[in-house]
Amino acid sequence: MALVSTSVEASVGTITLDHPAKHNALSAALIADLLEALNGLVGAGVRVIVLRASRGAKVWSAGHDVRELPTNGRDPLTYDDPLRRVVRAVKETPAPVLAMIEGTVWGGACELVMNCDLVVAADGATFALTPAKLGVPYDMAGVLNLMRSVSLPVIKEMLFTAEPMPAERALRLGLVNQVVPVDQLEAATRDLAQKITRNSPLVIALLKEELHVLSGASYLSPEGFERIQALRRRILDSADYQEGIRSFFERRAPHFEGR
Ligand code: LCV
Repeated sequence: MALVSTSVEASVGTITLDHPAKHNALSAALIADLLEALNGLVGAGVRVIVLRASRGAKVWSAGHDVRELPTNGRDPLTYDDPLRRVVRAVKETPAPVLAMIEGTVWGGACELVMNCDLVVAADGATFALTPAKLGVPYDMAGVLNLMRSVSLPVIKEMLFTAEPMPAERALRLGLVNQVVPVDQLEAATRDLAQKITRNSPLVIALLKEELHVLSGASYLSPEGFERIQALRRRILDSADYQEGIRSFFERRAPHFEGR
């Protein structure tokens, strides 16, 4: 059964996350369906892609599937992992990807939304970055993706507190483009999409790629890369990492001891 559905109307393709039983958790299976849907819409020549959850969803996406977080010391966020692949695909898709948000967005799903090209949110939506709550040593590609979305103090607050940020505050901080009442969400997203489809798709694809390449023009020394990977490795081997995941399944607050 496909975990996403797609539709096309007037040069706008829509991908709907459709696994409510698991709150659209970004499992490998859901991401595989999402990547297939993205490729299909690009092949169909759509000029804008809307990424949404089903109407009325309380949770847009619960983020990385915690059941797929390895507890054997393997790194869950390497280059070829599903979350890394889908965030790259959204950034590299020539057509602008509009995230239409209703409900709560968690963890890796927040990174996915923050790397869409535009975000239209319903006024009850929230955005939470959760690595510190789960004990997960987020990877550099992910942190860089987050850094580009808002200012450092804001991303530090979101990462260090893991608290859900309300849509209105996200709007003031530049994390989302529009916040509207939930009953106007589809119309506002459609209106924004149509304004884009009226302009040159070739120039928009070029502008999207120029902004992607230029925003990524930052230097990291090999020694700096290795040092951070060593820090992440220690956390993957730590008791805290196991505790974060165990606390999720035991439905209790984690008790981190810093080891
Ligand atoms: C697998 C899930 C999930 C889930 N995975 O409903 O950014 S990082 O580094 O942290 C990265 C590793 C990441 O993205 O980690 C995941 C971050 N996500 C979160 O912290 C959100 C985890 N989920 C929740 O806190 C709750 O599920 C919310 C508040 C979203 C909804 O709560 P509610 O009481 O409405 P349940 O918790 O009962 O969830 C319903 C079903 O969805 C599963 C959950 O295990 C349950 O499955 P069962 O019915 O089989 O028990 N589920 C929810 N989130 N991320 N599975």
